[in-house]
Amino acid sequence: MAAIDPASKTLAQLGAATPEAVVQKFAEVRARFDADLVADANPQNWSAFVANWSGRKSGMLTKIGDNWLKPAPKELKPIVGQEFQKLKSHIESALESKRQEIESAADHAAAARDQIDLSLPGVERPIGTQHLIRQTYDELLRIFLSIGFSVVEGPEIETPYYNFEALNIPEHHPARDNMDTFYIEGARGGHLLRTHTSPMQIRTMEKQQPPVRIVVPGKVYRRDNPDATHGYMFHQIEGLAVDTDITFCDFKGTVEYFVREFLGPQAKTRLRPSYFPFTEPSAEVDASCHVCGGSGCRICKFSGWIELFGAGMVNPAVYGFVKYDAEKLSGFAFGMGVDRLAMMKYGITELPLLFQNDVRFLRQFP
Ligand code: 2NL
Repeated sequence: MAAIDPASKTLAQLGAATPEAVVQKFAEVRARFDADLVADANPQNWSAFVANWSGRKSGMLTKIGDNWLKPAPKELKPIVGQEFQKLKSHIESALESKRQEIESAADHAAAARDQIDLSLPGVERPIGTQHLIRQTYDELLRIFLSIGFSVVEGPEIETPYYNFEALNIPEHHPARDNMDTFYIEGARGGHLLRTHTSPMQIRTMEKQQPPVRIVVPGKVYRRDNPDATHGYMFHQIEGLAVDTDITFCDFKGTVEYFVREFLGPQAKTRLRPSYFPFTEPSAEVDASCHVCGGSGCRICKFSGWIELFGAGMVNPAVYGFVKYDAEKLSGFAFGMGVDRLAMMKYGITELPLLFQNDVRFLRQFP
């Protein structure tokens, strides 16, 4: 901006005494504004630039109003006022256009920065797969849901009553040996990690009158020495059906249906006598070997049969604990190790592989 500021003097001091001279003085200011606007105005000094020309306190327009217009002699006042208004609207509208220009340039620059190149390759998010245990659970649950069972889940920390007593396993019963588990010392007789999901069947029977048809999936814990097929935790799914007219035939039919669904229509089922405190009679359910079809191979140790799970008719003693009428009711129950079933079905020989999260192993079961 020019060093000399004409607006700090009056028009008389500047020697402008005729209308033509007044018009000339305003034209000089306008020319200077136009030149400055082009040369000087930019986004960085914008507010200083605006203040300099149209600022209320000491902007050029204010000074011209004070020094040129107010003291102008009567005969020149109309022309000074006219020229002042013209200059004022010129400056104000030019400043407004320039302001819009600066703003939209900034918007464009921001938009250019934000622009997304749709031709670039996307960020790849590898999608995992369900763990083999989850897949096996889903398959087992699908089968039982298809024949009218519903799913119930419950706590892994239990009381000895629900885990043992109510299942007809009194203290010092030998069945507690292989189920000995992790005890949590504390108030009210202590707690333990459940050794099977049966406590949840007891809890369900306490709350619900027959008919009961439930399956209970979940983690269970036993004291075991870890090896290729044992750990301190395994995944179980237990089932319970209780009603007024459930027979051993219902039990056998349900078990056979399950085996065919799980291993295929060619699979045969065999019940072998067994013992559980909570079922009577009890059975081990075997299936014809899915590898050799029953003729004998290394997998079935040349017996033709593979042990799948334990089951039986609910021991009437259990009904006593849940205040069910053992005279009128009957039912069957079963319990299976999901890890064991998955290993058997997919030919896995080392249990720890299931829990080491080595993707080279997991990827084999997409
Ligand atoms: C196994 C065998 C079994 C049951 C669990 C059960 C539950 C109630 C009443 C009667 Cl509340 N029985 N559960 C019955 C037979 C076998 O589990 O070896 N599981 C891994």
